[in-house]
Amino acid sequence: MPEIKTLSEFIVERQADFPGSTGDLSSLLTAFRLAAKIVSREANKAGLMADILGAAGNENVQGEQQQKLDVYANNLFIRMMRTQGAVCAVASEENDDIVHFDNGGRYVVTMDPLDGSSNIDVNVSIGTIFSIYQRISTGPKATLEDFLQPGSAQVAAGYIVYGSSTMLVYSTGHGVNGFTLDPSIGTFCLSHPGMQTPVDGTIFSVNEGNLYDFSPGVQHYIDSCKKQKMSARYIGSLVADFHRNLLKGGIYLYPGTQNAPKGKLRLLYEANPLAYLVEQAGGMATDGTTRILELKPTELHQRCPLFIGSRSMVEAAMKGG
Ligand code: AHM
Ligand code: MG
Repeated sequence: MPEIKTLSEFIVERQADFPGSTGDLSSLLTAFRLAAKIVSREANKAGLMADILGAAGNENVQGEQQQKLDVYANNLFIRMMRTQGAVCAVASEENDDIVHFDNGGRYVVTMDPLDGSSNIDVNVSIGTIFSIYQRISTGPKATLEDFLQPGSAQVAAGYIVYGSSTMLVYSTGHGVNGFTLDPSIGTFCLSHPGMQTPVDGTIFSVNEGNLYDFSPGVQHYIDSCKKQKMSARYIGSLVADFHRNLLKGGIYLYPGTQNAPKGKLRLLYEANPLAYLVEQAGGMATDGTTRILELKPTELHQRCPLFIGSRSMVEAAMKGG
């Protein structure tokens, strides 16, 4: 029988990668692990909640007020982090402003608690994305400066994909490892050790409905993908599209357009964490000209164009095909 390694065993084992560490980061990852299991359970019954127990905003049969799943996930992750103590403040897609915990924690976290949320109601994969930074300000409370660090300063990043199975994939800067939730025992088990993305691939993922709004260079690149008979795959859940391409080799593009030069995706909790992971896996991420991890954020909810995936495909996209 093959050896089974659980996520908690792995986290403990890898703490040795950080000599002198306090274990705060490890216990933070443990908090994410628990939140992921709970969101996974809730995501699995999302259809039931909407169709049988009543739509979000209504009361369920127990007389409890229902929450939309993205609000639920946001509250849950925040609650877990608040209780755990290593994080002093969080920036989330769901909150306009920084959420402070006033606990002296050494880290700040950015997250998209439920990405691809338009896919919840239709039983399509969704995900959580997170990014962890060391706090750099010294006052009583975390400040915007703590969150506007370049992505290269991340100490860890990861995502959870709630798909045909639930997976947690993360990196602390020592490679990327993936864990699959075994629902029969409620445990994440190491299923994808040392993930590396192929240098080249045959999948391109883009919302082609926007094609004529893209720059001539991007249009030319997409055309060249078709001429090479690559496969078009686009779920509309960034985490799921990214995860597939990471494993199989491919590129995900969300370019800017004339009307939205910075595209749609958010730098702090979508582009940066995935850029960190893809680089750890040997891939590449740019905004078209600059490495994502070198962009200096200026706002919490800043958008940026994103070209991410297999190195040679991202390089070709930057050259316009
Ligand atoms: P969200 O954070 O509001 O869910 O939006 C992000 C999502 C990504 O998951 C996905 O790749 C993209 O938006 C899809 O956008 P579009 O429908 O414009 O193709
Ligand atoms: Mg999102």
